[in-house]
Amino acid sequence: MNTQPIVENRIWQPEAECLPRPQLRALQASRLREAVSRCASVPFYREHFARLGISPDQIRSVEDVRRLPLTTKADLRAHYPLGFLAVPRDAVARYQGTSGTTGKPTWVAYTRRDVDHWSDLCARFLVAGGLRPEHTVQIAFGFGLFTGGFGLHYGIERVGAAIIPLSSGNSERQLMSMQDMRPEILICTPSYALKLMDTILNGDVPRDSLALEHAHFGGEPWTEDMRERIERGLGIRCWNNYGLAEVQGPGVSGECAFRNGMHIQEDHFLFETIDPETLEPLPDGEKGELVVTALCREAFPVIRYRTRDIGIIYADGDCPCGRTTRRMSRILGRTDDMLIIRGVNVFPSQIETALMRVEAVAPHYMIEVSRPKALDEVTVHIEMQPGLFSDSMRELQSVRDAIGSAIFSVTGLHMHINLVSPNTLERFEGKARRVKDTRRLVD
Ligand code: DLL
Repeated sequence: MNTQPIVENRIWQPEAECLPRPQLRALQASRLREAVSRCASVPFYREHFARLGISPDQIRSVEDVRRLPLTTKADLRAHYPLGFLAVPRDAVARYQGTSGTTGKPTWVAYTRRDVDHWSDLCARFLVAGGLRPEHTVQIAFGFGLFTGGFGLHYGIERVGAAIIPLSSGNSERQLMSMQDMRPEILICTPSYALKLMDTILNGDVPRDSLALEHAHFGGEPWTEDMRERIERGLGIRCWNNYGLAEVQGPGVSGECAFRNGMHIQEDHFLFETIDPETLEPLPDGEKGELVVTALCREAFPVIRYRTRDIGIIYADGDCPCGRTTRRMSRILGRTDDMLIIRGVNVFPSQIETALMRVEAVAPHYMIEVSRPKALDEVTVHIEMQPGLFSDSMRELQSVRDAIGSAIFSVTGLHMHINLVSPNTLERFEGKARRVKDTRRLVD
């Protein structure tokens, strides 16, 4: 475990974040009981509770959560648009959403108090990751139904720092603002930071014309090796924060100054890990699907929501930062992003980890999966670092070999490697889409 904090170790709400664990568990149990009570006004839960014979007074400990039903994305869809709303419409202060494959969003709702909590929970991870009232912060997340823009905005506002709400896209304007307004902090997806980094590294916007010190990334998976690349490329600290619209949006967990996992805001969210196949609970320390119960949400109180995100809740105890909350790993993949290649399970993040270990490649890649004949084939398209792209067949072959063996050592699979010139693959402004799987079309 790191013993030195990366920035000064400050805590936004020590009374909540550093609560002794027995008190925290007791608080979670009483909030769970309240959440079950609130859910009684949602027909989906009322029916399940009746079937299972559950009433709020039977919830006495955190472990009782296992008696409650799981909630899935399909359940939310089946009750589109607002079947999970637990308050009258006139008590709703905000609707947000998450874009769906069906073209219709999943709508989520907040009361005034929910928005108030959301602001503090975002302030918590921002302060843990270096935000101070004297800072200026540029938000390059969309302000719209996506929870990223507003959630971060509220957190920064609560801390008292200055906000540049630039929203997503328009890289020229982002960079102009970064030069002229000199924000010390940037908020976006890691893949958007990569896009901005292109322009900075090629010298069009010199690094020393920027005041940037930190970036807070969330909204999509990224790897430790990618962090290393961006930190080195931009000379900044990059912080990871996690959340999902169905349980709030950003502010569910985030890193502290010791960066040894993301502290879960356990006074608001009860986390479990389950085996996604058998649905059996897993002990801390084991990799599985994260399941989240929102303990305080009034308008949209989901219980045991199956996130489809794969991660680990760490079993090791105290963090030197003083917070008593359990920490979670990065998201290692999503159950619905997992590729099954010739019977082997592979997450795109494993391929990213392998790629980022080869110095000659740039952090831009695309994974193409096809089944031209009977067998699955994977081609990884990857850009070379500008300046390292070579005309020499021998050099190219040695880079290709290095990538192939890095991928093999992480995944146990052989993949085709297609090296492409710098600046040829797609760049992303929001969440990246780096996998193209054409097998389903062929089937
Ligand atoms: O992406 C909320 C958010 C916005 C979090 C901005 C952090 C910063 P959704 O659009 O509902 O909400 O997407 C949620 O994004 O289930 C994960 O699969 C993924 N995700 C979010 N944060 C991370 C992260 C927002 N730090 C889905 N690492 C989640 C990996 C993440 N995946």
